[in-house]
Amino acid sequence: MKQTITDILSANGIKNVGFCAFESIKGHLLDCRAKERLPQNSKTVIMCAFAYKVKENPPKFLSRYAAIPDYHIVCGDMLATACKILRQKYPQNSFEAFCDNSPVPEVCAAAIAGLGVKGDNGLLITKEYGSFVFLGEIVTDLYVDCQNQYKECIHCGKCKTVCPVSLNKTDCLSNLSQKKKLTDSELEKLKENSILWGCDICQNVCPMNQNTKITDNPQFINGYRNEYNIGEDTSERAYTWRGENVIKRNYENLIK
Ligand code: B12
Repeated sequence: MKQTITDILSANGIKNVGFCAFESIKGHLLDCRAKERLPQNSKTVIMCAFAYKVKENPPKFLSRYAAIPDYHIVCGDMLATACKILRQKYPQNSFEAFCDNSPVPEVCAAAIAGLGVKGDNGLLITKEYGSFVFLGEIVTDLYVDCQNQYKECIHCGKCKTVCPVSLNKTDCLSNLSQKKKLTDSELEKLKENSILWGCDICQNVCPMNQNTKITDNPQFINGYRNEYNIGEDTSERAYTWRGENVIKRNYENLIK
């Protein structure tokens, strides 16, 4: 069964797949509207990792995830297509796809599924692609035998040392860059760290992110843009969801 599912996903471009028992994450579900879509009697979470590093050199002022087409759309579409095929193959069962906007604590579930280790920076770090992977999943009431495993990084401490806010979630610069209202000192923090959208500081220093592979996803490769320009077509970019004014404000803050 595992092989059949993995083959179906792989045929649809989803190559990094692991299985997590729903039971393992049931007590840690995130509170969100998407929770309503979970299949009744969910048994298995099919975790998928999508590599997204397009070039070795980082983009200008943007985090890597903001330099490519919005992963919610790209990975969401890939998962939706795979779901359709799984529903045909297993008509008695339910399959629901989620990506980011998900009740599943994706990093923990992916670590349990054996896709990688949970880093001190809170991110899933894979062997091949480091932490430059997005996570998405298909939750199903189909039972798949899962071997639970959960590993953490080596706790070298580099991510915490280098992070300007010591990995504090509220002050996280990625979080600030997405907020509609910022204080002057918060804006200053973004400027000091040359941040336009998102933050990769904790990822860039991670030893497990050195010499990692680049993605072979054609949508990420073809849609890559090294920088943001005012007036560009922002549809289908990860920074559009907050409205254009937020990225514009950050841009003006950086160049002033
Ligand atoms: C909210 C959120 C953010 C917020 C807050 C981040 C944070 N550190 O909490 C902000 C906006 C700051 C953010 C930033 C980023 N994010 Co974000 N974010 C999320 C989101 C939607 C939810 C995370 C969350 O709140 N989890 C709940 C908290 C409480 O989990 P926790 O800290 O791990 O603690 C819980 C567990 O440890 C659990 N627990 C404890 N013991 C056990 C035991 C078991 C067995 C289990 C199961 C659980 C468990 O209980 C704790 C409390 O509930 C996830 C998607 C998702 N649905 O998971 C993406 C996600 C984590 N983000 C992602 C990304 C890419 C980023 C950025 C790198 C983007 C960028 N370049 O700027 C940054 C990185 C910043 C950082 N170092 O964290 C990716 C990470 C991919 C990866 N490789 O891991 C995710 C998975 C989205 C995706 N679908 O790809 N993010």
